[in-house]
Amino acid sequence: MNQLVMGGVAKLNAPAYIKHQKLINWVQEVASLTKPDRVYWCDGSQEEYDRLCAEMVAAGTMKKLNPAKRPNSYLACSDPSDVARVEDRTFICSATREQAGPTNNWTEPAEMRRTLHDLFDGCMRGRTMYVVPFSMGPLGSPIAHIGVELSDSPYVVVNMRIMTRMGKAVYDVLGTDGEFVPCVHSVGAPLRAGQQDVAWPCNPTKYIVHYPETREIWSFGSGYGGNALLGKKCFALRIASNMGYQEAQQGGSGWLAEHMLILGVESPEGKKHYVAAAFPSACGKTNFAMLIPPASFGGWKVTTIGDDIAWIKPGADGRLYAINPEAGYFGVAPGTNEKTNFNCMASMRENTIFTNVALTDDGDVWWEGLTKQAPAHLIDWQGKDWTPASGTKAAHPNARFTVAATQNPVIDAAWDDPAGVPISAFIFGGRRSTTVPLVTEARNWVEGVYMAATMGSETTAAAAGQMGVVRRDPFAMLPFMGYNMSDYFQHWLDLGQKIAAANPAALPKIYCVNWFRTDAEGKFAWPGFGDNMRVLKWMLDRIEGTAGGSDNVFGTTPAYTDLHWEGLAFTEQQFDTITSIDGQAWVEELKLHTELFEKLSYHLPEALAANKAELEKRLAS
Ligand code: SAT
Ligand code: MN
Repeated sequence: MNQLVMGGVAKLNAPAYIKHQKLINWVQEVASLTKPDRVYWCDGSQEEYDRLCAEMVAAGTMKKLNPAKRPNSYLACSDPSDVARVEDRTFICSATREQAGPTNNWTEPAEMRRTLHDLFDGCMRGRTMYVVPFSMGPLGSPIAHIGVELSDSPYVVVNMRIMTRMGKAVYDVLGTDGEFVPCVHSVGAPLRAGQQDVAWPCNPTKYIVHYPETREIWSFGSGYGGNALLGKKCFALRIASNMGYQEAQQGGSGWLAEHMLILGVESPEGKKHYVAAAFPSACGKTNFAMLIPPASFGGWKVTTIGDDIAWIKPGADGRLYAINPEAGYFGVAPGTNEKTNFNCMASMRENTIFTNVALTDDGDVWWEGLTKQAPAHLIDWQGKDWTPASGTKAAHPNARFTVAATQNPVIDAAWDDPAGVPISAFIFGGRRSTTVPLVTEARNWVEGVYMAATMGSETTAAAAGQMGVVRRDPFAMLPFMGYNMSDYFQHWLDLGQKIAAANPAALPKIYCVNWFRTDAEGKFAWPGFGDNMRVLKWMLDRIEGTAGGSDNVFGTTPAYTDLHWEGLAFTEQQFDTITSIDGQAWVEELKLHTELFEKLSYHLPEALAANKAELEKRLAS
């Protein structure tokens, strides 16, 4: 039994297999501050997962779904005030404000430490503090890194077990003095003696704090998604992007932590490429990563390495190699169905945790878009009776499923390869109802970095706040950037230069895409989903040097005849509506680029300003 009731500051009873004294001391320190009733050291076993789930069912945090319909699966419903990432409460507390840059919230680290010290003092009273060891990436991979999360939420523990390589094998990799990123998480809801707990404890005061210098994460007040599963956005993007940059600053080649899916695509002839694609949250990354090519693409195969995050390092041959640091998918449920993402639906037939979807009368789940017709009666995500006449959404728009990557029927054979996979192309895509055409290829690295840097997107339900307004979202990293955005642009430019200097052919191509243009009726003009294969094939043919394209002001674009249309009734005129370039709209768009560059003027790379000037000249002529 590796669990102990703490009377004030008690001994921790760390399991004998943990040989890392610094780690044990840190757990002791955090326990002394947060004052939990118990400390529990997670081993990552199935038995532990099942037991924690059963405890949460007993406590009312989760419901067990009907095992005949959805074996070994659960539904958790959060507090209505705790349903998405809180970007305005997310802080990068680097030594100076400039290091965090104008796109991040910043507070002087010592001041933030004082604030958090007061909040965390006694915040776990009456609760268990779980010690969660995890590896981001295959255990022991040279691209992987380790974290340990201390959390008072059992919901976090079971989600972390799916989303990361979590368990006691991590301590073998750590040994006596291995490096790990310390992550402290509390829902911020201490219990008085005898006080009845609620189903989803949280606190209206929220802080998601990163200290890049010491590589620490402290999260308070939320139990939801990226606010609480600290391996994901906090570590794998904000802290890791910083680590990759620092490595270059210290004379290394540097590496990248990106908000990108990674997929493999193989032609009928057996030629295989891997591409990494960045889209903002809730723009269909999971769908793209699991795409099923249309029937007319007989013999083509798409396989998944990852659906959300990529860690990318230069390999010995000069190419860029990517791993998926995660081990599971925390995907958006609404809109997912057998048509939009068959493989995803297959992934979640069992062993799945659903959050904030609706419950059917036969103990299964439902969400908007799952079936054309909604069931006659449901229990909605807030636990209320629901019928199609209710006029409300049965599932929250940011409702999620958590599922192990290994359940994906099209998981790539190399998904767990410690060496990673070589990247042939980067794709950047925003959600834009106007202006941005279906696909454009950058003519060179700088033009590609410019496209990524100036990307805009209409906001989605993944973050708290207003939906549907266009905001600049460079590299789809705006909410996930761990240091100064301009320094990040420079880091990309430098890395490209280093790769090209050694071997120009090793440099991935860069594409900008937009699946979301709408027609005169406001409907999506492009079918998307499996038909995105048509765009993907054009890119691969370009890489192989076999596809046509013509230069325009922004880059190279395909003509109607450059795409494969078999099996889809899509006219040249329709193609025009999603590829046409409205000069006036682009003049307006460029004003927004100017605005962005003014905001990012500190350290903004000269090469990007020059690229913009060229673009303006071409637009004017
Ligand atoms: O809640 S998360 O940040 O994990 C999901 C997302 O925004 O993509
Ligand atoms: Mn994401």
